[in-house]
Amino acid sequence: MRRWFATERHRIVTKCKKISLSIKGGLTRKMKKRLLVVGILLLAFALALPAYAQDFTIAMVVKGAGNPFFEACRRGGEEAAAELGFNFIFQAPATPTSEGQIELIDALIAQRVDAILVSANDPDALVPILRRAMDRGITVVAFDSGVAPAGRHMFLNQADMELIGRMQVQMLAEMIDYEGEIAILSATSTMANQNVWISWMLQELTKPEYEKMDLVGIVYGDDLREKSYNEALGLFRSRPDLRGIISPTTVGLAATARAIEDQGLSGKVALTGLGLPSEMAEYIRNGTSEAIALWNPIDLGYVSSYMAHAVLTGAIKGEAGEIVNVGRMGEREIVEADGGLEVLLGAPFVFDIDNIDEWADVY
Ligand code: RAM
Repeated sequence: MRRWFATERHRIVTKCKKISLSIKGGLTRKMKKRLLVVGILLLAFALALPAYAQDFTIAMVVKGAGNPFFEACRRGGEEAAAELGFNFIFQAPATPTSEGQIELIDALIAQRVDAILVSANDPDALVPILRRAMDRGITVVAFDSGVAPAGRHMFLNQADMELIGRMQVQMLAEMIDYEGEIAILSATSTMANQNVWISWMLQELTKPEYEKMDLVGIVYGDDLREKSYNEALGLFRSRPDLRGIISPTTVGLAATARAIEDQGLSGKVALTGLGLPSEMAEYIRNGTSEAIALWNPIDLGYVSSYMAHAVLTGAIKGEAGEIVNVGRMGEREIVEADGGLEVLLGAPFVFDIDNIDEWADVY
């Protein structure tokens, strides 16, 4: 019912816009007057609907609690909710596991939310529960860390995966003059986003310019601060000649920076990866990490909310080739990718000593 009202409202407002356009065109005075009256009536009817139309509930389910990256995504979702007038729910399992997410999604289905935005801890484990959600008419938009296409309608891709993977190797290589032992400190071994980026890092490392760089290990801090910190200490212990670490997770990167500093290894072990400027500012200022990369997580939450809302109102069907309006971010096209549909947020930014002050207070 609510969806019907929303679709109707959207249809009527579009009709009103068309009428106002034709009024501007070449019509007789009488016709113009008539059209104006019809337009005003339609608009009044449409405006009487928002109590129903704006009653959508969109829930965001993120990887784990206490991760500032997802707090920023939440701010983006709340911003979209304030602009579009839907109810916004934010949920995170206590630790980044798919079991925790399945429980939360199960409860959201029972609660009959209209849409679920999800950053998955495992691309396959969530498919059955998300299929159940979709079978009940819930719109599913994955963002940040994808779900297999069978378990979602669309995916909001933060930035070109290949570019993200390759650029992190390039950044570290410059820091260590293309020579020495390196390691990767990731999140969990099942997270789709980190795994895709790592596969591109491995591809990049096969190029001849990296032949003197030796990847000696990939360890997993599970997107938990203490576990990531301890994994970093483990690397220092087992690899005394280690020259650099890439951590493609904001949690892992900040924890590794702290470990490097605590062990007095700044300047000996170089560090780069994907990090929040707010968490990494002090380490960039003191040289523990020369440069890091990321996209804007506020925008990620904002755009994924707009995508789901556009499906709910009927503004889009959620098909390849459609253009979706994403508020202050403009418009994006829905494209086919990896056997499903996706929208691309944009390009990643690099943060270093020249711009960190500008961004440290933003996210
Ligand atoms: C962590 C999460 C998130 C990832 C960022 C870079 O916060 O793993 O999924 O996109 O890092």
